[in-house]
Amino acid sequence: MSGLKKGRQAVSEVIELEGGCSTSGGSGKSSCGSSAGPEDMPPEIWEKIKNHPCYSEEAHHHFARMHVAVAPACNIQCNYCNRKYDCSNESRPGVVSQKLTPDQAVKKVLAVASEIPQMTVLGIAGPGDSLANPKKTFDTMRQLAETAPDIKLCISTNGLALPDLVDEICKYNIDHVTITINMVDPAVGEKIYPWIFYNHKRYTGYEAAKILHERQMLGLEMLTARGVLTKINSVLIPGINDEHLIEVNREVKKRGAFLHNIMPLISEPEHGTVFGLTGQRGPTAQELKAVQDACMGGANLMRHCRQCRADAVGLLGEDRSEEFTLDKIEAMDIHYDLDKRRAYQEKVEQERQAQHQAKVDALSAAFDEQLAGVDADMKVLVAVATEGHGKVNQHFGHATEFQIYEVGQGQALFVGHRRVDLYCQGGYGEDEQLPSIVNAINDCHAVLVSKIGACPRDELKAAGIEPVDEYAHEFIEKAALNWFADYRQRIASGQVVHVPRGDARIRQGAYTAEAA
Ligand code: CLF
Ligand code: SF4
Repeated sequence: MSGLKKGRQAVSEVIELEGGCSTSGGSGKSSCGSSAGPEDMPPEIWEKIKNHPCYSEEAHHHFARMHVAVAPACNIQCNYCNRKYDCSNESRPGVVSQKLTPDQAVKKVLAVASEIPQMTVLGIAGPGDSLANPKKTFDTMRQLAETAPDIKLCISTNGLALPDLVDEICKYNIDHVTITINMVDPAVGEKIYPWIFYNHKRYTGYEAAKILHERQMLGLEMLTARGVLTKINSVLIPGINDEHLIEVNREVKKRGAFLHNIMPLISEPEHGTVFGLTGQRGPTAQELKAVQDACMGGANLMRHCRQCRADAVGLLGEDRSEEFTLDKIEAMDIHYDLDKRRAYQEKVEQERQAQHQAKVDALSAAFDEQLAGVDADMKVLVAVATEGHGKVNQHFGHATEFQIYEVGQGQALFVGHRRVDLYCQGGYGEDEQLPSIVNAINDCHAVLVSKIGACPRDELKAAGIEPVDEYAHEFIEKAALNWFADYRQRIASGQVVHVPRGDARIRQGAYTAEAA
């Protein structure tokens, strides 16, 4: 195995040698997951993830990624995918990408890099499978490794072709690979994959799922041995693989996966997928959280995935791809200035460190005060409106998504996000949107915003969700913990009665354009 490492150190070995990363289960203070900080892992791993918005939850507030759609073909069929649309693994279905040649892709990356200096990662994530299109994928990566050396390279794959291409992956310094693994039991797999195309032959049913499973496990082990940080994406399909994903988590952890990203199934009938047409539903917010929580202590979890489209550009949750269509790029004056990018990223990094320090300070300042009549183990969810920088800095009416934090005594843990329809439409509040917004955050006790109008304030209160604007422009963790301390005091004094909340609906395809 050592011959395979070629100077890199195997991920599992580095973690082993250096005492590993603390996984704090429910405490939320630190973990080697996407919420981890530099104190939680060896410096060489931190270096790889600190500005990767998918591998570091903190980084996603500050650094951007982009995808180039150079990989149209796929070698398997998933029941949640319709090839007329983008890949469901790594993209939001229903949005057709502009497919690019490698040369066009490289030009686009340089154009984005000169306009968005905090864009640090280039990913190839479809619209088909990156490794079912090896020539186009590696041609793009080779050119980028030469022309834009500061950009981290990342690919996403279903894993079928992976074992044959690990050498190529390492040759171009692709340090981040995502494998979509939805099962470790072919009996589960045959309900998800009707066929695969492997070694010039089409396989179906159990046999197809068995081959795919074996290739995925082998590919993961090979990447781990080579020091590539591997993330596993799993699509949660209620009734098919929900409980099974706990076993998936265990098996991928055993094989050195760095992160596990459990995503909700997208199965709107209009996307024309098999699951969409057979009425297979996606999970509710609480069903998703329950599976993620059950996996805590296993492979570390990513919870900030936005299920991006295959030509996404910008911060996660933001879509600037329209600014970089081929005709617009043609008209641009592209000037890729490495020094300028580095200087800008240094500033962004300082901002990220300030946020990290504020989080550490807020958590250590929180103390375990026992209050009569208040359950010491009480945890609640709060929704946060943020435009980034780790702060409560967005108007309720401008939010297209809310970040969700689980708050308890000395804990403010990011646990996900919820897309919503934009409330403020061109300067006035759209009251018809409120029920869908309430549905999306219905499991939260409070919503932290920089500002909120009288009408949504009243409606949220009536739905049992407390609108809070007292912590405008504070760091999120500090704001959430301060609100929680106040909430506990109010329970203790009898001012409020704590009532558990219900479930929430995961919104797909909500309005995501900027507020007018
Ligand atoms: Fe793209 Fe994927 Fe790389 Fe990120 S996305 S190839 S690891 S750079 Fe990120 Fe988007 Fe989720 Fe993917 S939020 S869908 S996990
Ligand atoms: Fe679609 Fe991606 Fe599955 Fe291929 S691997 S069928 S492109 S979701």
